[in-house]
Amino acid sequence: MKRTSTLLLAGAAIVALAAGPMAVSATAGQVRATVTQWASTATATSQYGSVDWAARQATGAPNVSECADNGDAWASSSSTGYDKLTVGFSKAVVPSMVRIHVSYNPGQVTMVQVIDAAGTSTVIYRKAPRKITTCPYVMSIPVTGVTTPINRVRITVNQQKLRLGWTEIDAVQLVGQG
Ligand SMILES: [Ca+2]
Repeated sequence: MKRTSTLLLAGAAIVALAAGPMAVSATAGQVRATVTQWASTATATSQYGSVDWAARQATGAPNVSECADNGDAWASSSSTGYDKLTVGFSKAVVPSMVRIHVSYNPGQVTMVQVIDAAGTSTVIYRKAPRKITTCPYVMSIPVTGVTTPINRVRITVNQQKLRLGWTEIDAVQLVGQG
């Protein structure tokens, strides 16, 4: 039931691009607003500090404007660690985009998952570690096919393979219908 209605919504959105945004709500028969939010909670498998570089430094709007080892972003305890950062959002949404603001050594984010209230996770990004010279770097990950509202995003960093140093996460944004 839920799957069918959301698929219809997705189809309507494509058709409505030409007709204008008002058509989306009318065709779907259900008004859903696009919600854009920054993470409000965070936990991690490790953190470099309890204040600076702590998991919670990945909550809120970005506050690191440079490419640097900066305590306003989350970093794992070891620069060669394999770690996971899990951020939570105050409103569960059917996701359409996840944006990860990486403030140091981008490219070692190897997996991103979205997680619903029941704990079911879906992989939305998976890639081998690589070097990205753009820094800071915003990873924009479009999400399609996830029809259940989600309120958590889990980010895996693999700093073991290339050993570029800490990959630091400044902020995480979730966009979706809620
Ligand atoms: Ca931050």
